[in-house]
Amino acid sequence: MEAPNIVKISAEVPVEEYGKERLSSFYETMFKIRKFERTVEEKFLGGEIPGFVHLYIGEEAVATGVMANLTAKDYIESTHRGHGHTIAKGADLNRMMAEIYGKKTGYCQGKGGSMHIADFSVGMLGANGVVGGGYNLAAGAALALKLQGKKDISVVFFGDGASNRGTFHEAANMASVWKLPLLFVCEMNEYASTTPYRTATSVADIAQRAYGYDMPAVIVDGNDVFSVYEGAQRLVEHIRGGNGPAFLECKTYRVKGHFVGDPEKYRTREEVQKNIDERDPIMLFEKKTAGVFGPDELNAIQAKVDAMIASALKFAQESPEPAASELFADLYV
Ligand SMILES: Cc1ncc(C[n+]2csc(CCOP(=O)(O)OP(=O)(O)O)c2C)c(N)n1
Ligand SMILES: [Mg+2]
Repeated sequence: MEAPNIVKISAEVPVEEYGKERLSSFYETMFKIRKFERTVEEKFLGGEIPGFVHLYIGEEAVATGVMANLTAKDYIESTHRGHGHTIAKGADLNRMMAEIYGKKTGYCQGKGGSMHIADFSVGMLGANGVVGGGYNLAAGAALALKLQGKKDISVVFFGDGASNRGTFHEAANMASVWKLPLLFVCEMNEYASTTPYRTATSVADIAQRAYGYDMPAVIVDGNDVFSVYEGAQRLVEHIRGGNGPAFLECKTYRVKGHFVGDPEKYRTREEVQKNIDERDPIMLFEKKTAGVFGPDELNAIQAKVDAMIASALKFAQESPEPAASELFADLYV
């Protein structure tokens, strides 16, 4: 069933018209996320990182394309798979890596880890270990913006699994009734932990749900940064115009395990490899921009990012652990 509120779009603007500066920033952000995540994966497997980490590899185009439409004054609410959103929103790589390492120099003095990173100074209100926990926080932030008469908006990222939480419906209804400046960004990556999408979700497109709350919805290929950018741009314009919430569904794929160490018994290696070979967002970007960049130019961006990540890693590794005496510091009770 096609709901009348939905449009499916692919990027229409020729890549040359984006300008080299914007194209370079797309590439730098996607590559920064990729390199950060690869480093976290390697160090986690090497036993240097405690706790749990969920990687965003393969989904970089979503965070990059959405965030390119936002300023530091716009808010985002993230998920358990939040490193990509946090990096694209402009958080500090050193403090992120240190937090993941459980070090005192991290965003939560090392007491929160991967799923609790926030940086209010760039509008990043927080990752969230509670699936579907972000909607109502983002709606609250959107209400605050509206009451303050600001033009800034609030964005909530969530997965296909999280779209089945009741919290989605509560936030969507309230946002629609009160015309809140809230963008719902669904990262449809085919799985919720071990659960394939269609075994737990009734609709072919999650964007169909937006119809029930009178929201316009756009569906894009979430692995094509240009389609994500243009889809988000339409909806952000709608929201900044005071017209209430909107819904962006990004069709993507989680190429890594649900968490680092996931045995991945619920899908075949062939399926994963096919997605890597045919749909990798960085590869798609390189293909589309082949006429714009010489190979040396992209290599230079990669080298710059490699140096940033190496220095964030060194910062984290060399930072002190929090002292045991600080265990109860910063608690409300
Ligand atoms: C309320 C709640 N229920 C269950 C979990 C366990 N859990 C963590 S991630 C996850 C799957 C989330 O899937 P999805 O929303 O599609 O996001 P993805 O991991 O694919 O990015 C589950 C069930 C949780 N953290 N919180
Ligand atoms: Mg999912």
